[in-house]
Amino acid sequence: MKRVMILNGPNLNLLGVREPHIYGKTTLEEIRQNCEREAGKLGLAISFHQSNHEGELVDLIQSARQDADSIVINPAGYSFTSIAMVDAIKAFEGPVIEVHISNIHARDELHRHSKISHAATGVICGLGPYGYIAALSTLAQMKKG
Ligand code: CA2
Repeated sequence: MKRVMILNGPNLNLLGVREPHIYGKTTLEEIRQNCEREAGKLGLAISFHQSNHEGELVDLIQSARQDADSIVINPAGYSFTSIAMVDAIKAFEGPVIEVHISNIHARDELHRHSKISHAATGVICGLGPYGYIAALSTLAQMKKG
C-alpha cells in the first residue's frame, strides 16, 4: 500500500475559523476526514500533520524518507520563505505535490511566489479543500507515487 504523508504549515489550524472569505469554511479537521475517506477508496495509507514550526516541518519531511512514498504539502506561509523546507524536499526521492487552497497567483505580491514549487513535482492551487483530494488521486495513479 502506498504511504502518503500530508503536511500542513503554519496557521492552517485556523482554517474555517478565521478569514473564511479567503480560505472558505472547511476546517482542517474536516479536510483530514475527507482525506482519510478518499485514501480508503484509493487504497492509500495516509498520515496527516499540521505544525506552526519550520523545524518541525523539516523533521517531518526528513522522516518521510523512511515513513512515506510520497508527500502532499501545504506549506502555507513558509511557501514564501523557507529554503530549509526546499532543501529537505530535495532530499526526498518520491513525488511531492504542493497544495494551496487559494489561488496564490491571484493573490497579492507577498503570497504569489512559492519557493517550495521549485522542488515540488506538481502544484495544485485555487481548488479549495478539493486540492488535497486531487493530490491524493494523482499520487494513487502515479507509478512512483
Ligand atoms: O491557500 C493556501 O492554502 C495558502 O497556503 C494558505 C496560507 C497562505 O499564506 C498562502 O498564501 C496560501 C495561509 C494559511 C493561513 O491560514 C489561515 C486560515 C484562517 C485564518 C488565518 C490564516
